[in-house]
Amino acid sequence: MTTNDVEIAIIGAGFSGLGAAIRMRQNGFDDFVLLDRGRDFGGTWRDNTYPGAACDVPSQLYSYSFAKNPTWSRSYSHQPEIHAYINDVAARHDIAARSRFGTEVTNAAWDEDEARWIIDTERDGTTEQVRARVLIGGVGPLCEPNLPDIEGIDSFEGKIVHSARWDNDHDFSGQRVAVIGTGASAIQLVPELAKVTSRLDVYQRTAPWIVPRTERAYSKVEHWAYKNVPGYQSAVRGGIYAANEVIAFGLTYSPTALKPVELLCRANILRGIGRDAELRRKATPTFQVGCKRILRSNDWYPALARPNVDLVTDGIERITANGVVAKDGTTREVDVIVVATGFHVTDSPVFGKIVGKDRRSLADVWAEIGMQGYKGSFVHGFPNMMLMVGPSTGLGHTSMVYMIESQLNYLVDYLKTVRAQGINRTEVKLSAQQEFNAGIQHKLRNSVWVNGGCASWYKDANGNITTLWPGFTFAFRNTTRRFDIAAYDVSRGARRPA
Ligand code: N01
Repeated sequence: MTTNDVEIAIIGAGFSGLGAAIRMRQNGFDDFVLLDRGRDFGGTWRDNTYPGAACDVPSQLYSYSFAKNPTWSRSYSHQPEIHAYINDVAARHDIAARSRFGTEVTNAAWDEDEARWIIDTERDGTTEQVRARVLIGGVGPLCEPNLPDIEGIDSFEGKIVHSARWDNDHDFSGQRVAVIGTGASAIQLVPELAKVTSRLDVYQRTAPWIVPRTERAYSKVEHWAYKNVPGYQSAVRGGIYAANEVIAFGLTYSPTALKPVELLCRANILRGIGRDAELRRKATPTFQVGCKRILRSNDWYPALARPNVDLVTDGIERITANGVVAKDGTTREVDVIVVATGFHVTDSPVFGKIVGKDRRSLADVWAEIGMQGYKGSFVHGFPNMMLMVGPSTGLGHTSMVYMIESQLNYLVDYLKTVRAQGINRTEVKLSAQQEFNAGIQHKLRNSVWVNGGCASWYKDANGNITTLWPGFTFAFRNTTRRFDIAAYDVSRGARRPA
């Protein structure tokens, strides 16, 4: 087996892993390798190719601040354009030369004697080992598809496809299709499938709150301004960012302030469905708006109102060889089942593959204490490892790229600090992590995510919210501005790590 030594190994070539690679290069940390099981850059924007896949964060915010894109075609970008943007940024910063695609990380274990991460990889059946001083986890929370545990699902003889593993060669024309789930992915793919399928049964467990999507193509004048007027794009970004912080996030702790949003959602239902009172009732959520991610769509409700679409709210009893049996006993035969059932966010199988000190994996540790980290980045028991988009960094109202870039500031300062001070082992103190998480839970207690009467992927198996940042995002930017070494136990070795 081949073994390679590098200073830093990054797992994942999505927004966060690529961003880490670029910022490290810009700051003189060139000895790294980027590992990804996919074929190119893009992460979730490479993997989610279902029809209608698009971003529900405005295009102007959904890019790196160091690589603004004046050529976005629309106010909200669609998956192919975001995927192309990420690959273009990677090419401009020459990251491919340091990247290994088609490479699955099967295990990453901390070696205390060597003060290194030993990373086992597999590519086309060939195993390789990478030894790295620092490990950066950039796999993201939305990478491992969650397949529903429904009785009989394995006996289905037709095709089953998860929204995040779409089969673009499959022709859905004229087919009978069941879609399980009505989250962000489903509300984008259902309107597209409804146009071509002969029948579409949408199995809804919980109706989502949906505001209209204010998407439009940019005009020539806007494109000209984005390219040629100094500061214009930054000003637009700043304006959208500020509005999202104040309006969208500022509502999170006030049920009264959320009332107008609920009215907007109800108007969206009325406009999209029209006279069918029974369908409107089935499509109207019963929990507090904002408790789950607020979705954006103009075509979800009109799709539900189509004659070939059936919104099934009776629940699924079981799946048979050729169809789905609802809890009321009705069997609907289908050719394809689309599972738009989300991701393993708080119970990702990746957690079992990262093994820290005392041979305890992230899965072992988090099974005991919940998904906790320090500033969303470091975890006690996992020396020299930084997680991008780690615990308590998720958002419901603005761009994750902003959070990622905040973490990148922290990463670069961390690397500079350990290099300058000859530190070869860094582990966040348990007390610092506990204090940080107590603060997070304290802030969350009055939020709509906790009190809004819903179940969501924001919560773990114990009902605790370990995924979301509970404050303004500029507060996160502020807290990650500098690497606060006092929160860490450090040991010094060679002046410059190998
Ligand atoms: O997944 P979800 P998603 N039987 O977990 C249902 C991002 N994203 O892929 O609500 C029946 O939100 C489940 O029902 P319930 C975004 O952050 C962004 O749609 O739990 N149903 C729900 O309806 C988003 O939040 C964009 O009762 C089952 C659905 O499946 C995240 O990805 C676009 C079930 C899962 O919804 C995940 O979205 C797409 C079962 N056993 C995604 N299990 C943008 O626009 C689950 N469900 C940026």
